[in-house]
Amino acid sequence: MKKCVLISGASSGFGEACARRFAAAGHDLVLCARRLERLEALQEELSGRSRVYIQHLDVTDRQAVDGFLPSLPELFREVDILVNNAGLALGLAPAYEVDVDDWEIMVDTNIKGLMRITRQFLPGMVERRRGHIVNIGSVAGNWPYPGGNAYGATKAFVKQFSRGLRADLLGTPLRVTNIEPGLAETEFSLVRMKGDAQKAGDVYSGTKPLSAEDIAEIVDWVTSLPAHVNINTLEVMPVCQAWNPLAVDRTLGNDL
Ligand code: NDP
Ligand code: 8X3
Repeated sequence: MKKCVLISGASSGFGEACARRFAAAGHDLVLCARRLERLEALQEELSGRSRVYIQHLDVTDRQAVDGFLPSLPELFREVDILVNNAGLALGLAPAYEVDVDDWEIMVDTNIKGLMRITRQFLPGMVERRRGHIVNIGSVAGNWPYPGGNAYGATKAFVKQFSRGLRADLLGTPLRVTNIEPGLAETEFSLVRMKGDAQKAGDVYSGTKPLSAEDIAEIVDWVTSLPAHVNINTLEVMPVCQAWNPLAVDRTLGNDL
């Protein structure tokens, strides 16, 4: 059955790959992000296969997000699948050195943006008794690492918010899924390293990371399961990634 799929952050990475995947199945698409020229190119590429509406949207712009649903053409207002994907990490500085503005941007994007978009589209889904919210969390929401501080905390929010939504939606046919990817090669690290391509490349060097297409396949799978099946949380890492033992400091010794 043809569905209407809204993807935030569709201008690169996971969002762009999800757009390609859903377009291949002939679904209607609403694609948003800040880089409109990227969306225009994607719209042109996909238009033969599905109906694609694109919209410049900064998810941190409260007014723009609140006016988003009413601004959509009627054909694209009844969203069946909302992929809350727009997000970012900024920097890897320890909490005592971090630029606090980076923290604010991560909170505004990964938490507040996701909440506000969800709040906009959820009532229609409940009314129509049809809908699936797919949030893109992260392993960083489960497992702390140095420099992950606020980014990991925003993704921990996504985890608990997703669970809370499920609790609220019990008694409706709506589904909510939190996908938690590990190391995946997209523009994520370039953004995190603030445009330093060398540092971003080092993140993936010698690895076989997840690809954006891997994540799109998972999003497609969780949204194609029979209507009574809800994947609550799906954590996925590349085979080359796993946990380390807990870190132990041996420098402070008897100073403590
Ligand atoms: P990319 O940087 O390739 O894509 C991020 C997308 O988010 C872009 O389309 C970008 O669009 C959009 N975006 C960022 N800020 C805003 C904003 N203020 N308003 C609207 N759109 C915004 O990275 P990924 O595809 O990897 O990231 C997608 C999601 O996956 C993020 O939530 C990220 O945290 C998460 N994730 C990534 C992992 C990885 O290792 N790659 C692992 C786990 C989770 P534009 O700049 O045009 O606005
Ligand atoms: C992105 C994965 O491990 O860089 O969310 O935080 S990680």
